[in-house]
Amino acid sequence: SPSDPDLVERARAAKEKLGDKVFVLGHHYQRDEVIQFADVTGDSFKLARDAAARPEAEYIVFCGVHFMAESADILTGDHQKVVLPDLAAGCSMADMATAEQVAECWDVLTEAGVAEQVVPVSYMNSSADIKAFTGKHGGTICTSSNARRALEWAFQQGEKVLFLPDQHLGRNTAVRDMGMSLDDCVVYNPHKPNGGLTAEELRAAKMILWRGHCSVHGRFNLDSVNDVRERVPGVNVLVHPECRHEVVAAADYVGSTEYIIKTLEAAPAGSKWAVGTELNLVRRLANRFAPEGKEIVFLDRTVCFCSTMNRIDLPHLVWALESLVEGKVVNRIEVDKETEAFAKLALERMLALP
Ligand code: CIZ
Ligand code: SF4
Repeated sequence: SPSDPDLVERARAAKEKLGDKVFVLGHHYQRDEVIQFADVTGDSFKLARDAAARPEAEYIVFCGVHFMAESADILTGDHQKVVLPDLAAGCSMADMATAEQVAECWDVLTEAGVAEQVVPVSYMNSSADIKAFTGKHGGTICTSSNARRALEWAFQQGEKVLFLPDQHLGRNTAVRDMGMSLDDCVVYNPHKPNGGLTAEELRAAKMILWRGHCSVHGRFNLDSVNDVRERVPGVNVLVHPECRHEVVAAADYVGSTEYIIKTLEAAPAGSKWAVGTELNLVRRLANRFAPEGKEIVFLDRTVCFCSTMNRIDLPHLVWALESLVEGKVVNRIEVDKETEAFAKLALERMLALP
């Protein structure tokens, strides 16, 4: 639906009044009505770095979800205030690993006598608490672009990896990119005693995968791939590594959001693509590349938008910006100092990856 012209004008006017004092970040999965006001777009990590490169911006308005705003707060200066226009914009995947659950998991690993061999690797899509746990225990953060390098580094530090919180990214990277077998991976279920694993299983495993997943990417399945190949002859299937292993194994191309965009930019006219990632982004790419004769369809028509990404809409953005004009910082996301220090350590290990 087209954006309300009155709200568009108010957002524009508020941004103009704030000038360089505000920097608006727009994640690729955001609605068009919000993305039009973003000073930069990108994935969560690129956006956090872009914000850190703008120290003159006192206010960072993060159009994305909660863990992304936390990461921006961790990576930006103390004088920069990060605002999330709707506090209900969480991430179901990040919520699947709480600090208490992960501390309990570490106890289970300790009891099984394996904790000393374990290096935690946590996906960017996790709370600041989980990033801090990772830093404290000698681990690193990864994104979907550098997961392989992060795992290779971790296996130089220890014999096993605890991968948090997305089991699919962990499994796909280990098996598809690094040649491990599915049997090298076990799944730790935080809702079961001892994670549902025996001490022997923990001792035998190389990859201990946290039982988390993305509620959007996890919905694509093997039928989605088979059906689109039938419906669109000659189609190239391009998916994000947060998809299930069966989907990734059946796809033609697999990679991060930035990889998906670059692949479509480089695609020849007349080529056909079925893309398995968030719908706002797929629609935007379909519209952008249609004039070049590239046909882009959504991998599975029954999957919908990321509902929490969509919480950030134009009314919330206008409210956040107009509040800043009045000198009121609403919905500030601020990570406490101790958590920030350890989370930063884990993020810095990622930045130092070869
Ligand atoms: O699935 C997501 O939310 C992604 C890919 C986030 C990110 O890191 O940009
Ligand atoms: Fe979280 Fe998935 Fe939404 Fe990304 S798309 S914010 S991983 S629920």
